Amino acid sequence: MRIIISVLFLFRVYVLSTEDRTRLKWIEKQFKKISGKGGNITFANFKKALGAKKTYFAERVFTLFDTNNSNTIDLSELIDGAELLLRGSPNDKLKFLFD
Ligand SMILES: [Ca+2]
Repeated sequence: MRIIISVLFLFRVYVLSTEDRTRLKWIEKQFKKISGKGGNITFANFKKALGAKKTYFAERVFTLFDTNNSNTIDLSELIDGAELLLRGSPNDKLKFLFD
C-alpha cells in the first residue's frame, strides 16, 4: 500500500495537470473518509457511502471496483473505478456497469 501511495504521489507531482491532481486528491480524501481506520473499503462502508437503498446496485459497483476480488476496495482500485466513471466515454461507463 505504501509503495502504491508513493508511486501515486510521484505521478501526481510530475505528470498530472492541476485538474487531475485536484480530482486525485478528492478521491484520496473520499477513500480515507469511507475506509475509516480499516485501511481498505469494505462492502458495508461502500454501501453506506453510496447511500444506496438497493443492495444490488451497491454490490454491482463494489464488485466492479474490487478488481482483485479481495472483498475490499483499496486506493488504487477506487482511483481506477472513479476515473472510469468520471472520465470514461458514455460507452465505457455503460460497459463498466452492465457488462
Ligand atoms: Ca480489492
